[in-house]
Amino acid sequence: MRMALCLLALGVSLVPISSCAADAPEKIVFSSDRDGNEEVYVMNADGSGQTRLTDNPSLDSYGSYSPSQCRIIFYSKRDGDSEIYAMDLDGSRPARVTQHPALDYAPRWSPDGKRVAFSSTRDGNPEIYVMDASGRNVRRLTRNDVGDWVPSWSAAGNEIVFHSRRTGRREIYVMDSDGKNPKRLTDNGGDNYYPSPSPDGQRIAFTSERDGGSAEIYVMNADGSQPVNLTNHPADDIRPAWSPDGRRIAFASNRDGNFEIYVMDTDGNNPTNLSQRRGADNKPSWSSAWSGCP
Ligand SMILES: [Ca+2]
Ligand SMILES: [Ca+2]
Ligand SMILES: [Ca+2]
Ligand SMILES: [Ca+2]
Repeated sequence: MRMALCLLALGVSLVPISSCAADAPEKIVFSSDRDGNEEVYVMNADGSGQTRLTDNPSLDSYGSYSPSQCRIIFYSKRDGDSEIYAMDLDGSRPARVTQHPALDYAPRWSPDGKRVAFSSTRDGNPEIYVMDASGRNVRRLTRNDVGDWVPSWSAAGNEIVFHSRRTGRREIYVMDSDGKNPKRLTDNGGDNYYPSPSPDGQRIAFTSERDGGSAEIYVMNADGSQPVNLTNHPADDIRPAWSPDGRRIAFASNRDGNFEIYVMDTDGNNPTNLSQRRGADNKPSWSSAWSGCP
């Protein structure tokens, strides 16, 4: 499995497989205000080695790995309004990717690393956009007067999953990566949001309030069928993120008094608190570690 993950991470590049460390721990990037304001952190997937990657008085949030595993993309208000940045795995060499007075946030790299999907209010309300990884060639994919948020790429890169309030509630949608053929996947009387496609392309994990009480983590087939509640807990359970091998799901929950990062099996068993710190820990994003980075 480890070799398969290394091959996946390397894509078609010519970097030798021996660059992959056989015992390098998987990592989870997350956001936390434990040090006074929201910063991007990383930890090993067992909760050890929690390390702050950003350090400034503005909001820094929503970090995730590039497909090569060598850069982390996130958004920050360090330059006054919300912009998208990328940085090295240790937080060094931050580079601004967007430059626009509107809010630009919730970035995710495409599986081939060539493009970035994100949300922006630059046309008046939250819409989904795609740009080259350099920040050039920004293209708008959604057009309506309600919020469209948190784009996430399918494993094959041909589709983008997101949530939108176009019915009045937040529902999960999928569209082609050029914005064509939008389809609604949820419709059950409660809000459904924060979708996360599985690595095998077969399922989508998401947050749902359909049960009338707290937010729960659900998983459904990629066509919206067979939704299953994985958490069943009176606290709020939000923002699921699949492990690279598709066997576990990280999420955030306030079941222990404040938001912490948890991980569970994909059937909901064995929920484990990984972060266990004061302050709110949220927005996990998972990736296998790769030692081939400079
Ligand atoms: Ca900060
Ligand atoms: Ca901006
Ligand atoms: Ca919109
Ligand atoms: Ca719950």
